[in-house]
Amino acid sequence: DAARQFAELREKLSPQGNVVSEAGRQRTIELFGAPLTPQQVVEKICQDVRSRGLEALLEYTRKLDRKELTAQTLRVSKQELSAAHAQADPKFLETIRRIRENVLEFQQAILSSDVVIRRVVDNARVELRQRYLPLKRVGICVPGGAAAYPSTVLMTAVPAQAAGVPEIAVVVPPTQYGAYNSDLLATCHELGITEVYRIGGAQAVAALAYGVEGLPRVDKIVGPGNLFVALAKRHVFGEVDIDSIAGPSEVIVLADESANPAYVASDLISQAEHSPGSAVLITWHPPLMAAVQQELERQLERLERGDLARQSLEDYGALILARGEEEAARLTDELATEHLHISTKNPDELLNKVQNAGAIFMGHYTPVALGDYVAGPSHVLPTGGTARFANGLCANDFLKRSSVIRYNREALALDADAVRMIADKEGLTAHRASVDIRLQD
Ligand code: HSO
Ligand code: ZN
Repeated sequence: DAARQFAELREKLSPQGNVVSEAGRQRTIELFGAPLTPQQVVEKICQDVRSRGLEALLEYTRKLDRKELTAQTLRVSKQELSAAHAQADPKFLETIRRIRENVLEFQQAILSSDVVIRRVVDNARVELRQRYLPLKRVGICVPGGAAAYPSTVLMTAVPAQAAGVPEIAVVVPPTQYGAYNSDLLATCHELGITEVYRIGGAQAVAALAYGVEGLPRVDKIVGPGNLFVALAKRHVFGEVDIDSIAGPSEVIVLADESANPAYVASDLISQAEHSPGSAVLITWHPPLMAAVQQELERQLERLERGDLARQSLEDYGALILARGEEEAARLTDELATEHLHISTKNPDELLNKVQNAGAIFMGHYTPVALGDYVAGPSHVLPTGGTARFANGLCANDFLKRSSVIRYNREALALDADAVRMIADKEGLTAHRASVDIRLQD
């Protein structure tokens, strides 16, 4: 029964952005004159953009985003980007530069570099290399429905730049929170991004994947988005790479008696205000739970997005009383949350007991908002329980690798029998011959 309750909680905590959520997949939408599942809608859009290109892209933008664009206005012009930058608050730009430094510092530090090993036996020499190179062209999805997200530009484009990606194309829906948001455009300009397109949803993902007139196809598509973006990314995967599929924000706060209820409540609300966002408190200290509940009420009343956050907390929130630290850690692992905030006296102790979480925030002075905005690791993180196997976005996701193998004749002679043995077993005589021919004389 506990297992069933837990499965229900899991489902409840996977709101509509999560493509594994049964509820999200079953819901039908009246579009193109018939009730279709989101999956069917996305397939139709992708096929259309693939076969009819720009024309279909503009058509869907008109139909779904209610925006009349042309081949000329699809892309934000150089003048618009530099004008947004020129008009931006200098303090805002200074902050963007400061965050950029933080993100670059961390992402460059974790960047994989080539590995070489050598096997030397007398004159036999084998050299094996793993070579990393940046992807040439990536597409970044920036959401623009519920709020403006210049931070998402930083948390996706800067890791790509740290990896050395030369071409970055940003797609952002044609809304006030999106492609018409001057802070967002100023951020792009500050980062040296010149390709910004006013498109969103499945049609934007399809355009990035297949390419349309004026928007060459990319090698990889990253970044968050709504259900349609998520399903479209999954649809095009294989022809183009994608990062993991990120749904709505989530946080679990693990708190003991040392936690300040006001701090804890503020952390829960800050992810809930994403709307939808899911927020869960797990504690083994009953008085804290009561105090957090009171604090939630107090803070929700005063916040600008309090009503949105309240709705998210009702739909996707939970306050869980665990029997102790061990059980709390187990529940946390099962939920495999995007953000985990360990608000305890000794956060390292719990850190060692939890394996599944996209980003982990340690102690009373590390609110999740630090990770969302300034610390350095990307805020594009696995959601919907996928932290069981998926990772947050980082510079290494913009690298590809090749293995580089080099033998001399003596080394070939040493490994020849192994090749012959396996080639004979597989019946692939040409494989054997390619070795024999080199060792004849
Ligand atoms: N918490 C969001 C990221 C974000 N927060 C953007 C504020 N802006 C997903 O991890
Ligand atoms: Zn956030």
